[in-house]
Amino acid sequence: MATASTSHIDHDAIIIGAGFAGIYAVHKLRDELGLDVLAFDAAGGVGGTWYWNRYPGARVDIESVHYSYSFDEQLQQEWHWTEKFCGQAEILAYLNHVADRFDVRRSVRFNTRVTGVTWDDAETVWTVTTDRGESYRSRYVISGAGTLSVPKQPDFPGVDDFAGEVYLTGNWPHEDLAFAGKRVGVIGVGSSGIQAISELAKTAGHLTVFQRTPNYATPIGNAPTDPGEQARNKANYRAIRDASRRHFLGLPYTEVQPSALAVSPEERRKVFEDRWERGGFRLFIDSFADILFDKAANDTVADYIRERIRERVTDPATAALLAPKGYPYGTKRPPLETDYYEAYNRDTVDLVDVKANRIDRVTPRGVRLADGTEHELDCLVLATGFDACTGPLLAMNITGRNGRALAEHWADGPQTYLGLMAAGFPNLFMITGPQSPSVLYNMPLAIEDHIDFLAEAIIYLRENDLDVIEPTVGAEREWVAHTNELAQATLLPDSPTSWYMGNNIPGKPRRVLVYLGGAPAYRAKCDEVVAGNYDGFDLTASRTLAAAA
Ligand code: N01
Repeated sequence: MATASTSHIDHDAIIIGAGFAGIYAVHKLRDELGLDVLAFDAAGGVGGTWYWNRYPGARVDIESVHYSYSFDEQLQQEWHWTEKFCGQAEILAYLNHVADRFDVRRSVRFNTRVTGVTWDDAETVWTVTTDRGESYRSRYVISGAGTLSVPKQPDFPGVDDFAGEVYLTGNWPHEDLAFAGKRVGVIGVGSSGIQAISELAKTAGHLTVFQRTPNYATPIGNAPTDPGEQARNKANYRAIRDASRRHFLGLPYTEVQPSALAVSPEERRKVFEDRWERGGFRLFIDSFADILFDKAANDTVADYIRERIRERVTDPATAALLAPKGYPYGTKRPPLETDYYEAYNRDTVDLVDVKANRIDRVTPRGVRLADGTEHELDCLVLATGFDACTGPLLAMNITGRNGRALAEHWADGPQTYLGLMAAGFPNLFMITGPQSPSVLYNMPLAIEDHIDFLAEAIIYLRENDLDVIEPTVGAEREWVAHTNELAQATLLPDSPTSWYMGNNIPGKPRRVLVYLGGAPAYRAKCDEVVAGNYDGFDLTASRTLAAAA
């Protein structure tokens, strides 16, 4: 497609990223809307998160049958997942398959990082610059840069001084690494650390885990794909996807009960045991609806998890250290595990409490703690997390109307409308952006919903001889207040460090980064906005389009 005047633009839309979001955005906008699109990715191939996070044990924690694209019936029928929760390599193979199938790569410049995104008020275009020194002008910019793609910078000194090997879970080398016989240290026990520790414990000569805050990890319940179940799923895929989109977290679970406090202790335990055995996020999201809202309800499940941890760890002192306390279950993103707690029963694995005795620095020989103890290591794995949700957007140096930087607009935390756009940043769409359900909604579905929404908006603009969409200041203000109110009604603000609240990064404003009303309420709001002819948005025509009219 050509816009009314193409003399001053290079592409209708520039897409940033070639992960789940970028791949679908290229297909949707190029193949369905007929736009001229160009995508960039800093990686050497497609995959996004699944390209970078190749650490041992990296695995999805939403069932693969659900954590996959729903937009093409044939695609979902033809792809075969070998396990219930597939490993990184298989998800990356899937994304490469999708990229091949829809011929996505011809629209992507790989090994190219976006370094600047600048709005030109007079011309009503974005200029996107890259680390190759090139710049491109486009009417629309779509960020598929991800939510957990900018690793946190270590907040202890000396990493560069370490004489051994340093690995970051979020940017893991592509070649096979051998840990056999080596002294390996892992800092961090979030989802990445827990998955990596479970695997590294099997081969490392000695593994030292540096734990600051123990986590409520629960069994993932992985297993090879059951052919009968797969056939049933494929026969009912449409209904499954519909049910997923009606569920808070985007999963077709239906067994949640209203309150953990409304049943007897025996009944409650039966539910917890059932969900624990069945694995995945069932304990978190399909047991009792008040777990994330009521401290007393939360205590019941937190006690249950602590009890199960103690059963699995032989040494009582280690078990006590691994048992989370002082913050509610689910207020840090719950990790899912396989044999994580059993790893600590090996003679070759030590747990070090770096809350009581914090990390002072990394030295050439290893990790030194505040009391002077030094743990000597050959390899150091940093599983220290990400500058979540806002980090990937801020890293691109986005400047909107009147030369105002996104960093300035968001100095006190993200300001968005629907977690998709920001006032003063016209035609810039942030797929699964801050204050959208994003990580609290099955990501492939969250991504599809956002891309379908923005594609529909572009069609609407086109049909009405318009080409600029931007949220009003009032709509943005209300959305920010709404997302903050929703968070206040939960236990999330009670967590001492959680990337959900931005407080895992020193100096980052403590603000909720996800929409906590659940996917169905969010989808209903988006439908309402569309039905109201993009209620809360200003829709206008660029000068070129107006002149051509
Ligand atoms: O990061 P995290 P992650 N000294 O922030 C510790 C997704 N994901 O990469 O809690 C000592 O959760 C920090 O300690 P504390 C998923 O959404 C999904 O593991 O701040 N420790 C914490 O233990 C997940 O939530 C999968 O006290 C320090 C850890 O590092 C998100 O990515 C797999 C420290 C960081 O944990 C992020 O997970 C993996 C310091 N100075 C990830 N600084 C799936 O299964 C930080 N830490 C799909």
